Amino acid sequence: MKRILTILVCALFTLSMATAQEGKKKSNVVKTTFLIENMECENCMKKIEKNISFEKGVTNLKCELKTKTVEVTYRSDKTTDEKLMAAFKKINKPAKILKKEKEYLL
Ligand SMILES: [Cu+2]
Repeated sequence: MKRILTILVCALFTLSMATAQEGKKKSNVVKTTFLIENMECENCMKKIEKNISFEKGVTNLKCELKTKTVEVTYRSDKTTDEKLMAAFKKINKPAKILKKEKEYLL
C-alpha cells in the first residue's frame, strides 16, 4: 500500500514539474539578429522600425545601419523567426538570420 502511494506521489510530482516547464516554455523570450542586405539608408531603417516593432510578440527592436542588422526581441509564444522574416519580406526587406540568442525566461 505504501509503495503504491509513493509511486502515485512520484507520478503527480513529475506531472506537475512537466506542466510547470510547459508553462515557462510558453513565455520564453528570444533575441534574433537579422541581416537585411538592402537596408541602406535612414528611410529603410525607419520603415523597418515602423513595421516590425508592431509585429505581434515583438518586445524590442534595434536597427544598425552600419552592419545592416536588426536585432529583434520577441516572445516565442507570440511569433517566430519565420513569421518575422515574412513580415520583413512584406515590406520588401528580405531578412536572413545571423544570430539567435539563447532563450531566456520572462
Ligand atoms: Cu533606404
